[in-house]
Amino acid sequence: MHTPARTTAVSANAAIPTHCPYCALQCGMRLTPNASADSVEVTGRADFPVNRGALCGKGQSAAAVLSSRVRLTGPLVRDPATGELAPATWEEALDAIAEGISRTRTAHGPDACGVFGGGGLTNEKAYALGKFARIVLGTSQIDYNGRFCMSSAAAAGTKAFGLDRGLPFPLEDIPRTGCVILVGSNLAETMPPALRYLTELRANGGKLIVIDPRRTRTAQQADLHLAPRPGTDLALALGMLHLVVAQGRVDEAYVRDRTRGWEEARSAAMAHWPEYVERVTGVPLPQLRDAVRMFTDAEHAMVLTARGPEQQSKGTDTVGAWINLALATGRPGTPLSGYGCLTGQGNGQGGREHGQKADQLPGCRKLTDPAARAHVAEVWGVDPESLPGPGRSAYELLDALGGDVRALLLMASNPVVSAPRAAHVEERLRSLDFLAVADVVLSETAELADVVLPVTQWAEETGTLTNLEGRVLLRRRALDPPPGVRSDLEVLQELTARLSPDLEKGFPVDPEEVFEELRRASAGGPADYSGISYERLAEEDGVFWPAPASGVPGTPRLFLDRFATEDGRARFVPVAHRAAAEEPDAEYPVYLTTGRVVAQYQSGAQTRRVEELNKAAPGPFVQLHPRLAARLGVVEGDAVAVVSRRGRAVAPARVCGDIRPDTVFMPFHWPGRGRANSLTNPALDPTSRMPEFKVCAVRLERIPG
Ligand SMILES: Nc1nc2c(c(=O)[nH]1)N[C@H]1C(S)=C(S)[C@@H](COP(=O)(O)OP(=O)(O)OC[C@H]3O[C@@H](n4cnc5c(=O)[nH]c(N)nc54)[C@H](O)[C@@H]3O)O[C@H]1N2
Ligand SMILES: Nc1nc2c(c(=O)[nH]1)N[C@H]1C(S)=C(S)[C@@H](COP(=O)(O)OP(=O)(O)OC[C@H]3O[C@@H](n4cnc5c(=O)[nH]c(N)nc54)[C@H](O)[C@@H]3O)O[C@H]1N2
Ligand code: SF4
Ligand SMILES: [Mo]
Repeated sequence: MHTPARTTAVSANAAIPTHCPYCALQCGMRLTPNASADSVEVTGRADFPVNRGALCGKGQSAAAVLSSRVRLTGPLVRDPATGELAPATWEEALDAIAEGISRTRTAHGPDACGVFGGGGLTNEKAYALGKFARIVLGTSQIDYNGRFCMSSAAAAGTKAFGLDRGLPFPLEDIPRTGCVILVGSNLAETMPPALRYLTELRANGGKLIVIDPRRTRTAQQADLHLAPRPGTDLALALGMLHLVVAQGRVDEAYVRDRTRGWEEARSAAMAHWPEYVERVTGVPLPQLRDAVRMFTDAEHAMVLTARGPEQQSKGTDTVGAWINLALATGRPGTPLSGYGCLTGQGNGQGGREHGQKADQLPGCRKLTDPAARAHVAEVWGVDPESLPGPGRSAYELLDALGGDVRALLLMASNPVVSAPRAAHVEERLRSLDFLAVADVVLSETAELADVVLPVTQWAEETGTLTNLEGRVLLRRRALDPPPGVRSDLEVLQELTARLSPDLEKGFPVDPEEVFEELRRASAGGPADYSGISYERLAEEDGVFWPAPASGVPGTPRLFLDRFATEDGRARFVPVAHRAAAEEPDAEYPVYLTTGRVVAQYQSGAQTRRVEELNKAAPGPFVQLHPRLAARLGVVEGDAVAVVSRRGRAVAPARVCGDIRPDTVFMPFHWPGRGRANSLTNPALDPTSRMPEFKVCAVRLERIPG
């Protein structure tokens, strides 16, 4: 069953080209193991086109998490006598998980066992996890943290273009376009090496418009910065479209030849008068007009969205409104132009394509589509009838824990810190009959588990990831893992061997073998990887999907001839503005929005263990405007309590003029007292089921002393 530790294929001092463990840029780096192969030196790869040698501080320091001082080095099982997690053997830990799952399944049926995955997992792991849930557990209850990340843009992109690929063009097109509207992305902090594309754009004479309630490091680079109230991007986009129509700047020929649904979308937009939009968004009308002028004057132009407009209870409609603006002005599917979403996690793109999403089968196929079920069931060697249907979305799954979902296997996420209304989610996790967590460190979520499995990390295993451009990359192994850890793929094989021995062969531990099966499973689907092989990835700087055949190039630029809809035309969606699920009122008078700082990653499980990153970003804070601070009697560094209907968080004040006076901002990287997600509202978008991380109502209290 268990494959013995492989001997290293790596000789000391050979520099291995590979990729960063963190964000969706997937910067190219070189790892040079030292003579004893127990540590590794990281350098940026100048020959990789995406980052051309640049790395941010997280990538630069990524090897620190490989150290046994901070990571898990052996399995842990909760001791019933003491209630504490205690070291155990792999056999004991795996047996305990199989037992926990079997017990639950026997008592409550297969849907009582849930699975929660992550967008940091390689394509191979995401694929194997989805397959494990559907055919070994037979459960519909699987979803993943990407639901919190890109699901609104994915839903809107699919509606409009018939396909969900974050960027339909490579980043290298950005400097050559004429105008970029960047909506709710703080790329200078979230993908620092990508800032280069925006500075080159401006050096070439192109215009940059940034839309963010804060004057971020990214907004500081802009020709025009619009600072709307949180949650009002939908009105802003509709107001811009209204002006485009009123000023006769619609690309009529494009609308006629390449789209459908314009009339309805146009009437919906015309109901949003500029004066109304000014009132709702707080963006002065002259600025709105300037933005329209810059965008329509440019021969080529792009709209790029990130989490700002997407993590809203109307994220899908909001992205739809931005796509409408791009379509009305003839941008998508034309050279150096279009709409794109900046995906976030390392494998945020690939992780959403291969079946860990509740409604999805590999290749970005629909779980409800009989042809898709038949195709994938054949690859898996099972009866299509045996595949479960779609399950709950991430927050709904977490909310159901301890109710009809009673056991959970969680891989590559830390919801105790990162889920909305986190205190409730933590309580739900505690109420489970059984929780197993596979992680590289003892995260706040792993601390609650009955069994914790320590797994191998990026530099110790090979796998493929798909970056934000849709570029499939090979991340190579450079180091031997420490003896006590095993890979996620080994975990799934071992659990299958215990739960359904006849299926064990379907869960190989060699990533290339998994990828070969993924190729077949994705063949003919929207995200077709069948023409991609490890051999090919070893030679090329990645291959853009769809890549349906070997020997021919992938597809860096989509939609140039036709959109991926049945008739080849893009679809306008008629949308109207609506308020956030929770708006400020007398009791909770201030907007809270949340996001990231450059030196920490996500729930911080990895980066809070790196000394130099902690020095740069030691803890949570509340960013607030001097006028708001003065009203509360708060000065820089004062402890401030932020209170919402869900809970309370305390952090030092950071007083600065770079934020709207009606809004405070907290980064979400920390657990405990300063946890931003103690406050956030789990109101869900009706289509994407994305929680409203970017808007809720709070009140602030200065804590004396
Ligand atoms: N340093 C660092 N980098 C990361 C990550 C990390 O945790 N740390 N995570 C990675 C991942 S998974 C992701 S998803 C990306 C996220 O990358 P981004 O989307 O760039 O990150 P955020 O900070 O969440 O949000 C971006 C901006 O949205 C603004 N915003 C808030 N509310 C609104 C609103 O209502 N409308 C608009 N227009 N803007 C609003 C915030 O002020 C913030 O500056 O970053 C990736 N890179
Ligand atoms: N308030 C607020 N909350 C947010 C957001 C926000 O903007 N505001 N953003 C949301 C977004 S966009 C995202 S993507 C989520 C992310 O939030 P999380 O899902 O919590 O993401 P991470 O902190 O990256 O958690 C990944 C975990 O998996 C572990 N890990 C890393 N690699 C592997 C691997 O290969 N295998 C296994 N088994 N484990 C691994 C890491 O150590 C870590 O513990 O947070 C969301 N939460
Ligand atoms: S920008 Fe993203 S991929 Fe590049 S080094 Fe930083 S974290 Fe890694
Ligand atoms: Mo994300």
